[in-house]
Amino acid sequence: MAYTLGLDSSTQSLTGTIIDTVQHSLLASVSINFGQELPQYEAQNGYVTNEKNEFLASPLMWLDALELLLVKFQKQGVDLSRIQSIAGTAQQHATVYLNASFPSLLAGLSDSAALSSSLSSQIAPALSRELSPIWMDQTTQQECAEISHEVGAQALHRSTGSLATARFSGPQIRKFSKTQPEAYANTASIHMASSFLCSVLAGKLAPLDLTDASGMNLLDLSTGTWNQQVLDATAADLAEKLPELSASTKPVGSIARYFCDTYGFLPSTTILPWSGDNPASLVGMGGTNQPRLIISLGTSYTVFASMTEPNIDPQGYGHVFANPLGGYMALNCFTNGALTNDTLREAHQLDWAEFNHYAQQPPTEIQPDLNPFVIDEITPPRAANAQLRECSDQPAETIRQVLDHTFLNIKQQSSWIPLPEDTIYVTGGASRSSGICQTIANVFNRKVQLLQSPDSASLGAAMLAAHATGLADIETLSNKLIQRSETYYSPQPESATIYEAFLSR
Ligand code: XUL
Repeated sequence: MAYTLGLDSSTQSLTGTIIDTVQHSLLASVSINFGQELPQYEAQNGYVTNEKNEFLASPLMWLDALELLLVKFQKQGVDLSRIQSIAGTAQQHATVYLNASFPSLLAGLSDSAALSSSLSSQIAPALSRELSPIWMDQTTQQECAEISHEVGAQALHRSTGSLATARFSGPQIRKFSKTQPEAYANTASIHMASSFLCSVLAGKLAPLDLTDASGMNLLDLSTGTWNQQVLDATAADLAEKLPELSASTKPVGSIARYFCDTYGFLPSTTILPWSGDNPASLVGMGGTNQPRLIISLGTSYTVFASMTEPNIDPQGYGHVFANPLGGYMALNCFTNGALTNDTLREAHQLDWAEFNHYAQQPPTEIQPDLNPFVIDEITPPRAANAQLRECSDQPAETIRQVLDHTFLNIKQQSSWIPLPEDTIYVTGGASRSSGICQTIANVFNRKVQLLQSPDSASLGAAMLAAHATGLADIETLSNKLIQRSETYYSPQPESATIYEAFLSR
């Protein structure tokens, strides 16, 4: 018996997936919802907002969730000593700011005295900024303009794979260095959520993997090294504060003793670097060994596919990241995802079945300029339409039009990502709605198939851990662990024609 564990610290929850690398099967999976299980952080959806419209989350909440998750596995009777390696993923772009005490506090996790208190209370003194800005934060437009001005918008785009992007770490770091210069000066190291959590598991400073580093607007993609000109344009002394860079598959070391003494891991458990959640999902959806276009219908909707070259989006909203298994991946992120459906349901007091019923209706005439965004959108940048939060007298019509415009926008913005001839794959919570899947089939004029990897990011991490430590290869794991749905949705010609005519206008 040999297991690997994949952890996914996403916006709203922490999920752990354990796979048996001999049987190539799923052993156990548990999740901790931050809002429900850690109410003391007052982050109902995993983040807090303030009057400045910043989106922030507590790194200590993520650590408390990690402990709750390991306890949950133990309660399920999982023998954690069978886990040979652990990899993880986290929501992309979030940055964690740490003072000079971080390395010694990490080392303390391997002392026997570490047992006496929780992870969060041991690491708390290392934070030089209490809350981390997360990917939903859009408050760095000014910093984006400054960095673009200094480096040149196109040069930045070509080198880092993205135009200056408000949620990306570089502009966020710049804003922190400008608005809180003392706290910035007191910051010895800046980690991403991924490398921060990995450091705690390993009990030492962990490197940042190239997939998550690509979400910073700081990495030169083609060389896989920091772009010094961009670092200089971002913040003072940045090079010395950033983690080392690493391939996703190069082991960091073994697990900190705290986890052995508290949860029964073996000291030989190997820790792998953590990656970004979208790159890990690419692995967990079988997109690294076959060219697949995947639409992930989660908190945000994302469209992604692997790529051999770092080709950039000519429209400028898309992103290129490193692929955990080499090469690159294309990604478009839409802020209006699951929340849009929930808002419409709540406004019209509908349950899921009723919402789905409306979503199944074919399109009629598409209203030319409806704004379908319930929160501010980033692809393309557009302010929210407040009216959608109110109950309309025609729920069927409203839901149809919002879904049409949402997916027409997604198709239009994703035209730089190669669209396969035959099938596109969907995953994530909203893929349970047959109406949404049918809408995607009609808008893209392609078959839509569900990949049944409900937790594709944590599964992808568990697969990466197995691959990197030689326990199983990705091909075999993909074939055994990633199930395609029996059913698929075929485009309905009449509807597809309506969408095509609309887009060509
Ligand atoms: C990707 C992005 C989101 C987060 C969500 O660029 O911002 O998908 O990774 O976890």
